[in-house]
Parts: sequence; structure tokens; C-alpha cells
Amino acid sequence: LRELAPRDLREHTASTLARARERSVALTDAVDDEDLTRQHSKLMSPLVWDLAHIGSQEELWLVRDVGGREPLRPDIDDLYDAFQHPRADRPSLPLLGPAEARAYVREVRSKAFDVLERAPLEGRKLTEAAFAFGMIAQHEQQHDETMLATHQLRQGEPVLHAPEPPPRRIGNVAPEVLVPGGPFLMGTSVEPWALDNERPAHEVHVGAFVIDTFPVTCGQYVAFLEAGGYDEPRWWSEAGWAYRSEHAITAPRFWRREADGWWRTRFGVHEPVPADEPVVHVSFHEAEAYAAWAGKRLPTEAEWEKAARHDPATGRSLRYPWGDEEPAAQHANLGQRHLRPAVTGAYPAGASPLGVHQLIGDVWEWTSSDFAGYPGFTAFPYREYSEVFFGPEYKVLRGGSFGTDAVAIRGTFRNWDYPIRRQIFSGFRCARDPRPDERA
Ligand code: AVJ
Ligand code: FE
Repeated sequence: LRELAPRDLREHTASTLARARERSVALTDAVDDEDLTRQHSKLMSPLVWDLAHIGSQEELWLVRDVGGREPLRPDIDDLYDAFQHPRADRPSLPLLGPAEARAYVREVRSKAFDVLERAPLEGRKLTEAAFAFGMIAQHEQQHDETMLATHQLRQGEPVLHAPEPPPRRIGNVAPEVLVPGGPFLMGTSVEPWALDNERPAHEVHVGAFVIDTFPVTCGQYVAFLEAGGYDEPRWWSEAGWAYRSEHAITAPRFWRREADGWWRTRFGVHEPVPADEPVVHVSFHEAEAYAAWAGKRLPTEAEWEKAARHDPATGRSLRYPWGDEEPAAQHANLGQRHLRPAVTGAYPAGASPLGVHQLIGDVWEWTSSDFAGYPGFTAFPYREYSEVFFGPEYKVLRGGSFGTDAVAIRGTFRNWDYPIRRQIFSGFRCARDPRPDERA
């Protein structure tokens, strides 16, 4: 992206926006109007809210701010302002209906393309206008992932279909990797579409640690369940135990114990829990309890990013675990190409130089870190994107899931959520301090 000439940057931007729109349309055309306007869970908006919200943000940031055009629908700004109305209240608002919402997002998009044609993507304007388009493409894809999570919550027959992810493509590898201590450049100041919370690049000293080669699998998680892990307060933090008790949490979301073992529901399909697939739909509290039971802990955010980006041969921080090239199908399970995480070992081409696998794609990975600004953080384009969420009530997740598009994930990308949330595509891997005999 950095090297692209303005004309190629325009084409790249247009095709990135088009890819996001194809996905939004597929996710909203998959169900009938009744399903689109219903609230499938108090945690989620009706799908038709997400759709019009995508259009509304695009109108604000691209059509009005970058393009300087007249507002299309100033009357609906408030309805689709996420800060004005909590998700639980959105169904009772006078929202645009399905046909109106579809027409609205189409109209906004045609204006946005017109702005893109004329926007000067050069000089000082390059960063501002070009960034706004990248941010809008990421915003739409983030809501597409949210809509995919809403699909997972809806009842009824399957309406989404996709090919199975690839099988394991490697033999046995060590289950853990030792990462040597030393300085590491975390975050970025040069990635053109990196969001404010990923900036600026800054050196951190990360002591030696050991990290799991793969995300924790369902099979490993079942061992924790069968060992009575959910009934033993000693594995849980105080807040985690209170949460598990209050909500009677006994297994990952969407799992059920049946006579012949653990089953789950996945986009309307009822199936046995697959042992070799990363566990998904667990809260931070469950991840933390599993790690304690396993004699480990969750990685800090800096540890996760060092495992993903540090190249010990050069000391450089890579854009992605596999290098600087944009994500392709052989690197990672991204973009809703598949409707589930892939088994461990399915993406050897995506491993980091240190030999850590499947950091990008499959499942978002909980870290032990609170969401906070990096030293030198500056909010842009506005405080409400990240800054208002900084603090101990949100935990950072890294790496993206099978439902995250390539444009919305990087080695530096930071997601955040409440430690009790698990309707998102969240899993984890463990880390630990090295034993004395393991230190180099
Ligand atoms: C970064 C995923 C936490 O969906 O709440 C969407 C992204 N911000 N619209 C979210 C976002 C504004 C955000 N997360
Ligand atoms: Fe949004």
C-alpha cells in the first residue's frame, strides 16, 4: 500500500470497499426481513441496524468529512450513533427498514466512490483521505464480523455455507516455543491503515517467555472440563468465579454435554465438538482459569506481538508472522472463507520466524493485558474510536478469527472486549515463564 501509485491506491481502495460490501450484502441477504429486524440476542443489534450503521459511518467520514458533500440523511445520524443507544435498546428505535437500509447504503457507497475518484490521494492529503477510506473498509468488515456473530446466535436452519478449512499439513512439532528476552519494536508508525491505538511504534523490553505453538484446542479444553475445572474456585480469579457462578457457566458458549460426549451448535449445525480445532466462544475468565489449571498463564499483549512479529535473524518486527506480504489463503484462516477455525497445524505457511503457528486467523486470542494507549498515543480521527475504552474494564484480544477480513487484521492490530464476553470468536493460547534450565 505504501508503495502504490495514486491510481493503483484508488483501485486497491475501491476493490477493498467492494469486497466488504459483497460480504455485508451476503450476510443480510441470507435471512428474511423478519430475521433482519429481530434482535437475536440482547448482546447484539438487529442485523438491519448494523447495515444502516455501516452506511451512516461511511456518510459521516467519507461523504461529508473527506468529500465535503451535503448530508444525505442528517435525520438518522443519531439513530446509528453507537454511543447514543446501547445494543439492547436498538430494536425499539424507528430504524430504517430492510429495503430503506439497503437503498441508503447503496446511495452512500455511490457517493463515496465519487469522492474516491476525485480525492487527491497525494501529498499531505494522501495520509488523511487514504486513511479515511481504509478506516471505513475496516469498519464495515468489523461490523460484518459482528453480524457473523449475530448469525451464530440466531435460531433455525443453517443459512450460511462455506467449504471446510484445510486439514493439518505438518507432522509433530514441539507444543511450546521459547522466546528469548530482549528489546522488541511494538506497534507501528508506518502502516498506512493502522488505527490510532496501534501507534506509535515503541521499543519494549520483553523478558524470555514460553508460548504455546498453537491455540488451545477443544480436546485440551475438554480435559479441563472433565477434570472439574469449572467447579474449582482455585483456578478462577475472584471476578471470574463470581461471573461463572452468577451465570451458571459450565462450558464454552454453544456447547452441550450429551450422553456420548460434548456437542456444539455452529451456524445452525449440531455437531460433536472437534478435538483438534482451537476452542472458540470462551470468555477471558474461562481462558484464564484454563491457563491456571494447565500451570500456565495468558500471554501479555507484548509477548503475543513479539511471538508474532519478532524476527530473531534481523531483530526486525514483521507486519505479519509470515513476513510483510498481505495475507493470502495459505497463510491464515481469515475472511469467513470457512465457517469455523481450522485444526492446529493447518497453516504452516503462516508460522512466525520463532515457529509459533496460527497467530493470525482462526480465533481471537485473549491476552492478560488491559486496553491502554501506547506511550505517545494520539487519538484520531476522534476519541470515540479507541481512547474512551482505555482502562482496566477491557481486555485486549489479538490475531483475528476466521470471521475477520484481511483488511481488519495485522500483527499490530488490537481488539478489546469485556472479560465476560464470549459471543465473539474468542479463544486463547497459553504462555509461561521459562524454567531455569530452559533459559539460553
Ligand atoms: C474494535 C471490535 C471492539 O465492534 O465494538 C465498530 C470496532 N468501532 N464500530 C466494535 C468498532 C466502531 C469495535 N471493536
Ligand atoms: Fe461501528
